[in-house]
Parts: sequence; structure tokens; C-alpha cells
Amino acid sequence: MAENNEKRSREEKVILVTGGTGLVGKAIEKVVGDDPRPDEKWVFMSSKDADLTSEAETAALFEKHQPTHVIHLAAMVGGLFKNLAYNLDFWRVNIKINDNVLNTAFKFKCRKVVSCLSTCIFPNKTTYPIDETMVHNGPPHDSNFGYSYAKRMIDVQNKAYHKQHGCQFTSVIPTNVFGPWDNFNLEDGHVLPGLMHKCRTSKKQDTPFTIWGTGSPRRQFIYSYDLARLFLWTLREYEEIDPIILSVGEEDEVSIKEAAEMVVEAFEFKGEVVYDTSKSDGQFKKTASNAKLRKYLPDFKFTPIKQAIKETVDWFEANYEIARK
Ligand code: NAP
Ligand code: GFB
Repeated sequence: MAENNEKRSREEKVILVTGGTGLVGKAIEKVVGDDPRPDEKWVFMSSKDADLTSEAETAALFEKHQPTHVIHLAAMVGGLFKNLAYNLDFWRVNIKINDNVLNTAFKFKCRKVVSCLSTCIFPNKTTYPIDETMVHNGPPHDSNFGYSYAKRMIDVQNKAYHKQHGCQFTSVIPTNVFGPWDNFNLEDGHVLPGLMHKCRTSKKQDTPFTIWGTGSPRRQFIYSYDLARLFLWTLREYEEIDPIILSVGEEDEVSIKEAAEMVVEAFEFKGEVVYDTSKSDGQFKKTASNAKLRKYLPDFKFTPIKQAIKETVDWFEANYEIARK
């Protein structure tokens, strides 16, 4: 039971990664595998190991693995169009998962939990650049209010567990993530995997490559392997309960049009590019500051976005059969 953790030698860590089979989880698995630590045992889980909306299945998972640390990624996740369609489900599923994981981690005396928010949860009406102090300063963009409020409650829960029980529960706030193992499904996925999937099809079928919306919204994109390296630092070194934004700098923000042009270049697509402006643009921008991160890690190097997009396109081509699409 939970007291096992107390007996477990203090230096040994068992790190449970919920959502371990997704885009971010797979990136963490690779980065951990490239530089293993003798005192760290990593467990990457999927919904097949436990449905975390179930309190009982969550408890059984923790009983089985006896984690000392948790990286909590598991969530109902999706791009703009999936959020537009399922705000209630995003709220209900994520609230259940988050409450079960945090409360079970507390019961099992986990020494640290790092959970995941998102830069899309900040107030829609805000000054820029957005920073960590603004999470609860007003309603989020209407397109994804269900997901946003559920994610904001993680920060509330972290503060409550720390205040009442001294738990070391914290969170990170990544911007838009992309990379190998992404969800390339056109309806549910995010913009970059969606553009890559469509551009691949257009090239093979010699049909126009359609970008949804006007292409003018702006995004900061972080490569999943860069985020993974920052997650490991957060787990091992970051000691605050307050969240920390994990993003490229404001100066690295690009328009959807510019991102699409990088996808076209990566595929060497020479065909027609068209915009379907009947599709929503969603939030115009959510420009976030990474000044807090830079205070801790002034020399951290992000992968240049063109290189990251090319690597992801190459992965998608090589793994098309097994990719989520
Ligand atoms: P993803 O690729 O969709 O992976 C989601 C993971 O959660 C999968 O491993 C999935 O397991 C698991 N999961 C979903 N429902 C579950 C349930 N009921 N019980 C147990 N496991 C469940 O998502 P991602 O992009 O890696 O996102 C990881 C985290 O980063 C999420 O918390 C997300 O909110 C956050 N985030 C993502 C982005 C982004 O742009 N992708 C941006 C900011 C923040 P299965 O594989 O079995 O389905
Ligand atoms: O990544 P995305 O779906 O979500 O990006 P958000 C949506 C933007 O990309 C809109 C344009 O401006 C779309 O019009 N776009 C162009 C496309 N082509 C495509 C395409 O093929 N697929 C998609 N999906 N978009 C999400 C939040 O916002 O950000 C989530 O809704 C989550 O909750 C995620 O936090 C990180 O960046 O707009």
C-alpha cells in the first residue's frame, strides 16, 4: 500500500507517466531512453493499462506500480475543431482524470507530480505577452472553454494539495506541441499534423493542398522532443508549485500560413495551395512569454522549427501505416 513508498529507499524513483503513449509521452520515452538514469525506473502507460476516469482503475494502477513520482499527461486532447464540437466531454473527462490522478498520487504519498496545462487556456481578452500569473484572469477563448476550465482546475488542485497536505504537485504550460507520434487525424488533431496529412495526400493525388481558415492566426510551436527535455528538467529540478510556461520565445511565433509553407517545403509539394475560409480560425493568437523558463534555463536550445517540421514529416512518411490518422 501507500506506506511502501516510505520504505522505498529515498534515492530510488519510480516515475509513472500517464498518457505515456501519446505525442508528448512518446517524446519523453525517447529522451529518457537516450540518457537513462540508474536511480530512475520509468513506467509509460496508456488507457489500456487503466481508464483514469475510473477511481478504482486509477488506484489499481498505482497499487501495481507504487510510483514515487508522476508525470501526468493523460487527457482528452484535440485541436480546434474537436474542441468546438465537444466542450462538455472535454470538461467531464478531464476533470475526472485529473481528480483521480492527483488524489491517488496524494494517497500513495507520491513525492512529486508534474501535470500539464496549455497556453490555450489563458484568458481570451488579455495583454501580451501572456505569463504564468494570468491563468485565472478571465474567460478562455470560447472554442475550447470545456478543456480550458478543466485544465485550470489542475492549478487550483495543486495549490490545495500543497496548502492542506504539503504535496509537491506542480504543472507546466506547453504551447502547441507537434512531432513524431502525433495525432494526424484531420477532424481531431492539431494544425501541424493536419497540414502534414493533407499535404501528403495532395502530393500523392496531385490535388490542391487546402489550409483551413485564413492562415493569419499566430502560434508558437514547440517540438515534442524539446518539450520532453524540459519536462525532465521540471521533474528533476523545478521546485515551485506555480506553473511554468514551456514554449519557444515570442519572437518564434509564426502564422498558420508560414507554418503551412514550411510543410509544403518539407514535402517539396509543387501543387496548388488553397484556403478554405469557411472553416474557423479559432483563437487569433495566444502569445506567451517564456521569460520565467529563461530565468532558470537561459541557454536551453530549441530545435529550429523548419528542422523539426522536416523531421516530423519524415517520421510520418516512414510510419504512415502505424500513425494515428
Ligand atoms: P495525445 O497524443 O492525445 O495522448 C493522450 C494520452 O492520454 C494517450 O496516451 C492516451 O492513451 C491517454 N489517455 C486519454 N484518455 C485516457 C484515459 N481515460 N485513461 C488513461 N489514459 C488516457 O495527447 P498529447 O498531445 O500527448 O498531450 C499530452 C498532454 O499535453 C495533455 O495533458 C495535453 O492536454 C497537453 N498539451 C498538449 C498540447 C498539444 O499541442 N498536443 C499542447 C499543450 C498541452 P491512449 O493512447 O490509450 O488513448
Ligand atoms: O492546432 P489547432 O487545431 O488548435 O489550430 P488551436 C487551429 C488553427 O489552425 C486554426 C488552422 O486557425 C485553423 O483554421 N488550420 C489550418 C487547421 N488547417 C488546419 C488543419 O488542417 N487542422 C487544424 N486543426 N487546424 C488548440 C486548442 O487551439 O490548441 C486545444 O483548441 C489545445 O484545446 C491546442 O490546447 C494546443 O491552436 O487553435
